[in-house]
Amino acid sequence: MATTAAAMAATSVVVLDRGNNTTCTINLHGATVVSWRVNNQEQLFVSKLASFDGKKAIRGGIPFVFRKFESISLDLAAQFGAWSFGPQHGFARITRWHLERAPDRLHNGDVEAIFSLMDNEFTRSIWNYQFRITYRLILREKELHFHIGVYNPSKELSFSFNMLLHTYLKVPDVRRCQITGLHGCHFIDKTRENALYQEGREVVTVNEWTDRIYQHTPQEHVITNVVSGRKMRLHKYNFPDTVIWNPWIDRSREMSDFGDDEFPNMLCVEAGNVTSPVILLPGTAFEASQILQQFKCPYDIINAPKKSKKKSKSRS
Ligand code: TA6
Repeated sequence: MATTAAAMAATSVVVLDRGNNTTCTINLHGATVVSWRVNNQEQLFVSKLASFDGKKAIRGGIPFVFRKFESISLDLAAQFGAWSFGPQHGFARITRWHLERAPDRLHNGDVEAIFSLMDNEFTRSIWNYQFRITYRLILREKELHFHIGVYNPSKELSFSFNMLLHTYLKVPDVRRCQITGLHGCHFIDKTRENALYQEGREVVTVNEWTDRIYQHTPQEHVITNVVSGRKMRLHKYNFPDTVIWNPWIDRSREMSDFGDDEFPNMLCVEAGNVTSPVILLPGTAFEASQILQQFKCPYDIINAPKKSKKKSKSRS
């Protein structure tokens, strides 16, 4: 019996429930995390106009960008090429993933699930390579962990890819957010013809159309004034770049699946491999991970008291 669209849609979401109104919901369409609730507070932004037709990428949550990140500066375009075919931000976010391991409660109360994507007729029609991706999500009390493995099962062929977690944070007012860990980093500014600049600010704020690819960023960013004034720590491993994006007024109007008035309530902070492709030799694997941690801290990040250095022996 053909699976109806409704049945497909119904079986398209997987929920990790840790109790205490702490849940994470994943749509198999793109293995897109479409909700992360901590004590019943939603941490992720999903547009009210987002499409769930199983075709278009979901506008919000955490789309999984693979195998390409698009439209960057000329010389890099030469490297990555505005490839003649294939979707913006790659095919993974518009392909149905497989639920490899259903949600399972671990001994410490955390809940884990594993998703996977392998090459299929659609992906090979765009990019004729064998591959396998596993995507392990772990829901903790105030944290969400992402562990990614990319495998090249071929015996002869190497392949290259970009990969990025296109995280849409939900925020009460993006103008009040501060982002750490970008000071001194070079960035490609897509709002200024992909020119290269260096970040001079101690903390980055967003008060206009912002679309920047920060290169070789440190492993950690803290974003202030996310949901209910809390902070979000983003810890990443093997993701050397960080993209910061907010479409602001004009770009919002250009997107049919994004409300004109929604830009103040979202901030994309995206960990990824954007500016240099990962090359995967035959029979080898690549691993990367991200941890999102929601936390409360009375101080703003600039004036937070510095960790007190241990008193030197001589003074005691
Ligand atoms: O990650 C930032 C970005 O590349 C922006 O340039 C903007 O295009 C955004 O992604 C959304 O892209 P999408 O393909 O989802 O419309």
